[in-house]
Amino acid sequence: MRSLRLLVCAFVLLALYRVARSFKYEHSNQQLSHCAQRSNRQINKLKDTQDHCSVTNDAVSRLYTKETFDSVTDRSKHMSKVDAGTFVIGTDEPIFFADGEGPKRQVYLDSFYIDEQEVSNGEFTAFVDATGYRTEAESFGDSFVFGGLLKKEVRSKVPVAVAQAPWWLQIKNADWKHPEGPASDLAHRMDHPVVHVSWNDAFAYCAWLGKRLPTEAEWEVACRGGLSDRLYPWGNNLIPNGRYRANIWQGDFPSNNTKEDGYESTSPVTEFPPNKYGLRNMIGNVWEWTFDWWSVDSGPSHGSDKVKKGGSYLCHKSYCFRYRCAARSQNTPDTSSGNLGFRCALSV
Ligand SMILES: *[C@@H]1O[C@H](CO)[C@@H](O)[C@H](O)[C@H]1NC(C)=O
Ligand SMILES: [Ca+2]
Ligand SMILES: [Ca+2]
Repeated sequence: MRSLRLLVCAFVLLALYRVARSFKYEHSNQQLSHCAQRSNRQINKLKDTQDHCSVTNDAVSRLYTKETFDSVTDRSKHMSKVDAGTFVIGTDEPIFFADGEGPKRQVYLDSFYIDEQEVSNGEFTAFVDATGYRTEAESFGDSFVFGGLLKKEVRSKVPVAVAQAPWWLQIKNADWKHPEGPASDLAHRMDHPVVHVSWNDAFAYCAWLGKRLPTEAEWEVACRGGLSDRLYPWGNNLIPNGRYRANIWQGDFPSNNTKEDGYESTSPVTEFPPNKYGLRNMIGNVWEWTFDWWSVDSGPSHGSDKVKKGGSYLCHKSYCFRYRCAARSQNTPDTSSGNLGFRCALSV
């Protein structure tokens, strides 16, 4: 009887904790939600400055706080500044219509900073060392790993979890420190992007530095690097002069990765040339979480999934031609996998 009561009590506490936590994110999201509504899916409806999307740093810095934040100048080291203006995002020639890649539309954004590179394992280590933060994958005890990166003996023992994508395997104790499961580590990968981090983990990391996640509109504007109406951050030619500018998949997916770009899995965040804004790997390497809730219609103030952008080292034209600035996809905020990371943004 007593143990039952304890159990019920534990459940109630857990439920309360969940509600409190979701309230926290919900609340912070409401601070930004007008940005999603105004800048994300609406078509050319900007009339005056009331429609400007402005994101305040307060909205997130109230949630998680380092003792003192450095000034914006200090915090914006290794970030690129995108000056306020009107930009065009989306496309009228969607490849995946159902993803809501279109229409092409105008957005007005206030100035913002965005990390030049994806957040690396080295940077995430500093965060965990300083805070003792535990990622959701560590708490859940598993995460999704691409089967092709596992030894055959390991692979054959794991049941298929996702019927439509049998190459994703749910691996016990795979987490950011063990990207392919317990037998793997980060040796020689401290400069690679951190993976197996959920949206909640990404949010916590950025907030710790007094930063935030970029909105989808900011991310896409940053991806486009000042060019208009191009597929990639550098133009429309995927491999200009025969040189790869991003880490994606070459060969037959999912069985034969010919690694023409030099990488089977993640590459260092410093690899490949930057776009005109000085940003690397906006497409490819790892997918990147954005702040926005997922919708293919208007930018909602809540939802069940978050938007991710840019595609990853697993994307091939044959099935995931999503290594384009306009492309988008989604996952629940507690999802993690071996090809999903993030970078942070900061309001000016
Ligand atoms: C992988 O693809 C390349 C290029 O098409 C081919 O030369 C190679 O034989 C293939 N390897 C396997 C194991 O199928
Ligand atoms: Ca590759
Ligand atoms: Ca990326």
